[in-house]
Amino acid sequence: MTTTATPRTPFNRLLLTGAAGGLGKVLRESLRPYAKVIRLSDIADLSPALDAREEVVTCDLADKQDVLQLVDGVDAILHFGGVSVEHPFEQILGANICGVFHIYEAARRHGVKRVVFASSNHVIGFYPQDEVIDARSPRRPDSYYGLSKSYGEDMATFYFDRYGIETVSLRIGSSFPEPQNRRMMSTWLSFADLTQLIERALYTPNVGHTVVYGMSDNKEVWWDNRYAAHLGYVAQDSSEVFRDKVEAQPMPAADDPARIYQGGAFCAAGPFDD
Ligand code: NAI
Ligand code: 15L
Repeated sequence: MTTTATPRTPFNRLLLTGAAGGLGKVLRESLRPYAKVIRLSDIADLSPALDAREEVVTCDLADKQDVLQLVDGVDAILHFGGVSVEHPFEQILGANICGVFHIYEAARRHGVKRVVFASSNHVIGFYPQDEVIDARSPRRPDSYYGLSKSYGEDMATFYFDRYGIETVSLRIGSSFPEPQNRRMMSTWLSFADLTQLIERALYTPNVGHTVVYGMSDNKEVWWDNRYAAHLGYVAQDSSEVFRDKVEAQPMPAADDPARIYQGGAFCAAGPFDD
């Protein structure tokens, strides 16, 4: 991973929600240099604290009182918890929509001034794959899940304008060990690049509410990060090294959303209640 020229002073205490998840497990390890203590939280079971530099707290993001307690004493929040793929609206509501409100309200009450929000490419998923967009392009959510992330971004803008709480919203593409299909050749974000992006999001001053697309240095990209240049994020990895393996998979049909839309299959999920 690339480090910046400026030495980083560790935060006293960082909160990571979603710590039992795929990315949470990676960040539990990779974020250790940036905090004297990391408070790890999830609704799911977490393995016990490794040492005195970890705190483990079970918490349902839908429970306001529990989230208020969870945020007490932290210097910055990495909000990665919640439902991470498309589901019926009712399942998204508590974890993602009420959850993000609880996080910001707790930040306000406890004087936390910086949030890193795991948003998603699914806030713009209905753009076609042949269009290049930036952070100011109107959102086109592709799912109830994408809508919940879009709401989270609006929440971040509101809490900055009203209360001065700064946020970097990471519109993460596809952060997995390697790209799993052709679409992810464009959307892939390596774990090392994700960690660099979080480092920038934590330490860059005066971010207001910045939206940045979370992608590695992939060859064919759909997203332009010109409005996040102040973060100084320079991806080090590229999906290109996986091209032969990915292209050995069958090509999706011409009318497959995986080939048409930036959000891929999410654009065809549901309806759920018919
Ligand atoms: P994940 O599904 O593996 O992890 C999410 C975690 O949130 C889980 O451990 C789950 O137990 C927890 N959670 C769910 N409901 C909760 C609730 N009510 N209260 C507390 N915790 C709850 O997802 P992953 O891949 O680790 O993603 C982490 C975050 O990044 C998510 O917010 C996701 O939307 C976002 N993201 C991830 C991408 C990726 O490629 N991995 C792409 C775009 C966004
Ligand atoms: C997301 O937002 C999801 O959390 C993740 O599981 C992937 O589906 C990713 O987007 C993607 O678009 O590949």
